[in-house]
Amino acid sequence: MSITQVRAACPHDCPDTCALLVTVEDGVATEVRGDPEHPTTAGVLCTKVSRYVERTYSPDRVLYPMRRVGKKGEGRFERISWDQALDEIAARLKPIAERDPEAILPYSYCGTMGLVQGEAMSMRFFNKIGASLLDRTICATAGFTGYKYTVGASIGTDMEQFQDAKLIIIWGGNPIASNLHFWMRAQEAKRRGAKLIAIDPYRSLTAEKCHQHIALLPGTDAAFALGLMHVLIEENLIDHDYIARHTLGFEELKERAAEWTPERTAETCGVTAAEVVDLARLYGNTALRGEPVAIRCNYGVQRARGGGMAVRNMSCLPALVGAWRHAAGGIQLSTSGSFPANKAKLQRPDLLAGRNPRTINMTTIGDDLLKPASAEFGPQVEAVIVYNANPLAIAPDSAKVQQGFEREDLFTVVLEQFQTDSADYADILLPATTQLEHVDAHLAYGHLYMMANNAAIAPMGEAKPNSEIFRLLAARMGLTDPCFLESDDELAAQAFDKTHTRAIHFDWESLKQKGWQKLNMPDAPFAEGGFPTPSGKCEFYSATMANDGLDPLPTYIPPYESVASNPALAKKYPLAMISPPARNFLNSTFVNVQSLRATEGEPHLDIHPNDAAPRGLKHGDMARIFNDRGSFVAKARVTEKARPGLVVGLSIWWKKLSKDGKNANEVTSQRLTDMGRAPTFYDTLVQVEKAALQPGHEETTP
Ligand SMILES: Nc1nc2c(c(=O)[nH]1)N[C@H]1C(S)=C(S)[C@@H](COP(=O)(O)OP(=O)(O)OC[C@H]3O[C@@H](n4cnc5c(=O)[nH]c(N)nc54)[C@H](O)[C@@H]3O)O[C@H]1N2
Ligand SMILES: Nc1nc2c(c(=O)[nH]1)N[C@H]1C(S)=C(S)[C@@H](COP(=O)(O)OP(=O)(O)OC[C@H]3O[C@@H](n4cnc5c(=O)[nH]c(N)nc54)[C@H](O)[C@@H]3O)O[C@H]1N2
Ligand code: SF4
Ligand SMILES: [Mo]
Repeated sequence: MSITQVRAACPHDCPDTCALLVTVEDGVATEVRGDPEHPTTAGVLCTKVSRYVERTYSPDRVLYPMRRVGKKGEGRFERISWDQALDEIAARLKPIAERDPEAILPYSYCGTMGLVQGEAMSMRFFNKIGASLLDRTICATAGFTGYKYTVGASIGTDMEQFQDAKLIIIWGGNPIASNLHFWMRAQEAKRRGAKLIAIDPYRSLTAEKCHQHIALLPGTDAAFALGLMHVLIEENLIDHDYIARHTLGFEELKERAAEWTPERTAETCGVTAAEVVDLARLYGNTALRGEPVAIRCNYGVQRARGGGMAVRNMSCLPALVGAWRHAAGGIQLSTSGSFPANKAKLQRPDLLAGRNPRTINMTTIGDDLLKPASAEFGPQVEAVIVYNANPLAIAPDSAKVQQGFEREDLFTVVLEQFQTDSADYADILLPATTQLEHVDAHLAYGHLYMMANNAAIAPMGEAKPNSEIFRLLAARMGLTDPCFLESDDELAAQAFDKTHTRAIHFDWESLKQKGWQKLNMPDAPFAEGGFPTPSGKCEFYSATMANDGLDPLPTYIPPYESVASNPALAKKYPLAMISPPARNFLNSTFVNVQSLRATEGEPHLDIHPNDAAPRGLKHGDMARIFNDRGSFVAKARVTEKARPGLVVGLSIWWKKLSKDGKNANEVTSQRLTDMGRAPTFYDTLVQVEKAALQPGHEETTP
């Protein structure tokens, strides 16, 4: 018997990008575990990826190309050969590409974060034919944009430093579920005497384990940050030297922050003035004592209308108190901007050859698939190629998304490992390999290691890597550019710019052998300023924002849908709903893994006793959650974890694995954030009632 250990990387959309060791016995993967030598993974995987072998060998894998035989959405397919599948796709796409390539649309996100199986061969293909471009906004572009205006790039505190912080503010994140290895560092900091504070409308698993939990109203973080600035400046808890040398616009900021008294902040955020004042004092005084204070800013803060501004305001705080002086101080939103990824080499925008196709925002796919041709919009979308994404489950305003994909005249190809909600709408469904079956190179957005993924096993059934599927499609479409002949290894070797000082010590061969390699980065990236902004400073005042039509100073932009900002709507729909990630799923990935779904149980809705009682809703009752956009059902959990006025439906369930064939995105809207054109998943008012269908009456399921 031959037993080998293969070095791999977790491909999922998670900041931790763990280093994996895959045990392979006679060509069969038997175990996936965390690499104990990789400093951030430290031998630990989350419960989801510990089940990667179960997922890979699942009897539910899509293993052969399939053609739809039932109605769209029904999920009935017949097996066909690769030749038939490729011929059929080429026969449908070619005439469109010749007539109007913008009528073809890719739809993809981070099902895999791999640089090779993500947007490499795929983008070469779409660029060469001149397809519509996709604005990949579904997750992070609001915060990314706000952070960029202020700090300059997605560069922040190294997660390996957090254990030395004396105060850690976990702001809009639930790392026990979604950033486990950061949480391990935060725990270590706690053991060394640090104080942990969670800012989150919901008492998440993480908030429960922090020293203090500040439960503000969703979408009000920008105001909370302004309140903190007010107290810091008013009480002179700021680092004048750092401000003078490394920031821009302090005097203007001072004026603006003066408007945000603790009382006004408290009223806007639904917290007490003492919560604002005490946190500002703790943050400022700890920093003034010369001790590191760090903020872990996660994505929960940026899924409301003012999400970009929220991140902008938060990222002013470290510069005000000089927190960047310490390696363990500062703020981390994402580390992805540290990596010299060579996206142009992989994606080859030059293949557009002067064409400038229109861009479609993935967040508004619900509306865009339903739009007829027009002068502003361009041609109607006639074909969609979905890969690394599950739009039917994850995109907002789901009823519209479904209507779009139901269009009889739309040609849909889905590349998938499993028959997801989206796969059910495919005309042609193509089997994709999993991370154990293909090669890839990865950056991370929560740490600073370049990562390699070696293939551990041969592809299952007739599955192929995305890269290979696009190579074959290119050939079938008659695209002969030599770039379509490059192998995955050749692509991976180009993934990082080896001439960049941060990656100069790296080559793909050694990365493959070792599995990971840290970037050359200073421990404290902005200790001496050097912000990658236009001024080289942390920009409290941003001329770029003014140019972009935004307030150049930190401000508060209220949610579209909240009791305070939209009282008329709140009369009908008085409860704010958020739908953050469930611990045992990764977005909608893993929902079909039996053991993980069993742990989550079924879709739940957490609701405060004060909100449940007047609705006659008891713990365990089925609740119907609705607004003008749609409805879904979930089992009520009556709990004080949800603050009054807030309901929480942990997500993202596969619709077809839920009782009513629906999920939380039935009620979310397609409206976009203040900046970054991003979704507003957590900016949603709903009403809740006891559902007609109650547990034990499954026969009433539609
Ligand atoms: N287990 C697991 N891990 C994941 C994922 C998953 O689905 N499951 N998804 C991955 C992906 S793609 C991403 S983007 C990240 C997301 O993970 P995080 O960055 O942690 O962000 P969210 O999970 O969206 O929200 C985290 C917390 O923000 C809170 N929150 C909601 N609205 C607000 C608000 O307005 N203000 C504040 N302060 N808090 C708010 C929520 O209650 C939640 O507890 O996690 C990644 N990791
Ligand atoms: N209500 C609500 N909606 C949300 C969110 C929320 O918090 N609440 N979060 C949003 C966020 S942050 C994000 S990032 C998006 C995520 O949205 P998506 O990126 O669509 O994420 P997943 O639902 O995990 O779907 C990824 C799919 O890619 C497939 N896949 C994985 N690897 C490969 C591969 O190598 N090849 C191919 N062809 N397929 C592969 C997986 O099987 C899976 O079905 O969802 C967003 N939607
Ligand atoms: S999902 Fe995140 S925590 Fe889990 S193995 Fe992957 S990178 Fe690590
Ligand atoms: Mo995300």
